[in-house]
Amino acid sequence: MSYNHGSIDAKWQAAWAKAQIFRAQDDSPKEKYYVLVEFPYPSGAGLHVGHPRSYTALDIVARQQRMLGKNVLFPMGWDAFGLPAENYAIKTGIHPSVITKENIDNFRRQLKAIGFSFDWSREVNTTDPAYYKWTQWMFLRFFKAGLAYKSTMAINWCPKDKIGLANEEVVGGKCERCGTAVEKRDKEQWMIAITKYADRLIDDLDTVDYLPKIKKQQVDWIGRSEGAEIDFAVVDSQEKITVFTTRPDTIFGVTYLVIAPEHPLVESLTTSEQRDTVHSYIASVATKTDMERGDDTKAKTGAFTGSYVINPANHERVPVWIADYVLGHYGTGAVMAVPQHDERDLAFAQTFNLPIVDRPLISFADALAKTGGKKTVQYKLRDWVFSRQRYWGEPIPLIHCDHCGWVPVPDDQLPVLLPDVANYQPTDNGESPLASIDSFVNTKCPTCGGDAKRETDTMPNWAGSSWYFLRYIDPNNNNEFASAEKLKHWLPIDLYNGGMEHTTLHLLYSRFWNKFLFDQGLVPTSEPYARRHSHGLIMSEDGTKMSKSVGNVINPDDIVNEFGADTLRVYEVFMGPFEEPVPWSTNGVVGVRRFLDRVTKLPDFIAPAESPDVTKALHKTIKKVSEDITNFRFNTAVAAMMTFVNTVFEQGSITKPSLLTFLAILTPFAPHVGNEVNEALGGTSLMEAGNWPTFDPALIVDSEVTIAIQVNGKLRSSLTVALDLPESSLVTQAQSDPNVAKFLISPIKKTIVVPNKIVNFVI
Ligand code: ANZ
Ligand code: ZN
Repeated sequence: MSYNHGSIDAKWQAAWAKAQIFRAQDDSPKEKYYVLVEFPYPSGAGLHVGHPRSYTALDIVARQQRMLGKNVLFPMGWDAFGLPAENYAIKTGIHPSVITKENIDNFRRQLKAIGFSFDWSREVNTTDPAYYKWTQWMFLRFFKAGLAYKSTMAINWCPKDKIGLANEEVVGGKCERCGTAVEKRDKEQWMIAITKYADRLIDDLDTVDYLPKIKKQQVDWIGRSEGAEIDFAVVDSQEKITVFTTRPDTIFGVTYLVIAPEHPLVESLTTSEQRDTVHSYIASVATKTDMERGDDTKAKTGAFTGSYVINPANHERVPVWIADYVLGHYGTGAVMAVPQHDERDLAFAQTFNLPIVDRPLISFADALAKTGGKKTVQYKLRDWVFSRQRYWGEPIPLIHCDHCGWVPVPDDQLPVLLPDVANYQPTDNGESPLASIDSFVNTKCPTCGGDAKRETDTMPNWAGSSWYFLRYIDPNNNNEFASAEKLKHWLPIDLYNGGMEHTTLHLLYSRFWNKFLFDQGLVPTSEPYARRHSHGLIMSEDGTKMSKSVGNVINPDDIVNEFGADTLRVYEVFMGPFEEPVPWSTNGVVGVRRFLDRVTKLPDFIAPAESPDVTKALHKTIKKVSEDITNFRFNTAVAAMMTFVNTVFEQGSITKPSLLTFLAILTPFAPHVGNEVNEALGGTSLMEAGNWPTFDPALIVDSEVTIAIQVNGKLRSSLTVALDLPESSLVTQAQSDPNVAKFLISPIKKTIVVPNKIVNFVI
């Protein structure tokens, strides 16, 4: 049989499409299994080799689960709102929906060419009005529950282009387009109160199976600290400074207080002698980012205010300083400094010659009692800024009426469609381009019928991806985002995989969104994902990041064209441990192709009988591959299959049933080759319709075992002997082992034998 990958790939892809074999059934009596990969942003560059790493791995899982008899939902869709399409529209004037459609068509073609077993009948697209109608509807549930509110927030502002910039458009403090230094500008924004869910987003991690490092990222991002707020009275003043501390037990070691440069008491605490010093200090740190301020490798800076406070625990007088290592919007923006116990305080005290004292700790409660402090909890997590002054996003479905305030667009008028604009550039006062379309802005108040204006901000890119996994369950439903019955059938998602770059924000936002819907009685589970995994990045051959500008990006199309879809698939999961970053290797690709070539030669070895070594190797391989898929060790699963094929080549024969069994475990990895070889052997049905093989435990037991030999419970030697060697000959061999004999200095009182494991002589 010759392996002409071009025609073979196309042939089996057409066969799968015709048989509709990957469709999930909503009413199947089989056990359900919902396996999800993060849907891509359909960029103009097309698929890159990072995408198929995740998709192949979960495709293998999905295909195996189907063969295990499960009703599998493995969907795909497009996270298609976002800046690149909008910036392209600004440049070319082509509507973002046009370019998005082209990109999606290209992505779909690429994915189909790799043979993924997605249920294409459930494709979703976040920019489709039939989809974003429900994103808007859900936003209104947040609004009606009091969780969406307006607040003044600083946005990034380019004074030259006169536009608001997204964080990712600010590079090193400068506008990505023109290089002008970016300013902060206050703007009213819609916010969503995710902080109300902070505790549950941490505590409920106990109920899910995520990689430990992913749980840690969630916990760290939320940043819950339990501590206390303690008041320090200002000397010769009515004022007090409240500090937040996680270590009230260290209060006897306080030698100074520090407030943030933006603390509201800065002016009233600064004495006239210190005014100039303090003002020039504040000016010198005004443009630093929180990251720079928190960088502990940099020298500490600060200024003395001239004021003092009284330590409530021991009534000592301590000076008040201003320093940028204290952040204005965390805790109370004021810190009690304990150089004895805190590294940053120590560095600061050393820089400014402040006292460092050695004082005993007190208990947490004792602290609090001595100081009148109160227990509090602080979070690093902030509420979610939900407004963008952009075109290519979901319009926020609210109307402002002078009489009635903010009024939701009635549900039966959703979706609020994105209107056509002539110019995709935000307006020069920082409003979204929608603000310049009078016919969009001017409307009637749904409550009182008076003149009113629509909100012109759009939603962030994170909105549509916060609930897409729900829409796959019932993608064509026009009355609900998904039927309650179907949601109950499919949720929670059994397995979810995506990049580590999404295990903070996207994971947090979507868990939060789902919890809110759960509280509203709209979804059946509080957590959306039962299990979450992540894959490592694919680097270029020299270990650097693949990037378009360096020109070292590998296009999956090229690999598929030159080596075939199965080579790409197998290589993607064989290249290294799934969670680790790994460099691309062209040699590795060639090696995988050689393995698949050998697989297509296996029919030449068919014989009426095979050597017991082949049978044993087959059963070991079934066991190994089954376990490795469960544990996300796809690379060692591939290695085991390679070893098996080598064994067949060495032994020179394999029976037809054994080869068919091997093809069954190979097919989830290399489905085109699996089906093609099966057909060459006379098979008439698709491999996907078959069952996942089981192994015979009796056939994989090794014929030799290693026995530990002990004297009085201490390990003295070990022996490799035949399995189930009779006890008497085992004991004789053990006794005569020179490393054992020299310890048998007195008569043996007792001999304890644990079959196939241990011989212990008691003397
Ligand atoms: C005294 C102390 C002694 C502290 C000690 C720590 C160790 P996390 O865990 O991150 O919440 N802190 C409080 N507010 C701050 C702010 N706005 N900017 C910078 N640092 C701030 O850290 C809480 C600790 O960080 C607090 O406890 C406070 O220092 C400092 F041996 O108080 B601690
Ligand atoms: Zn009104």
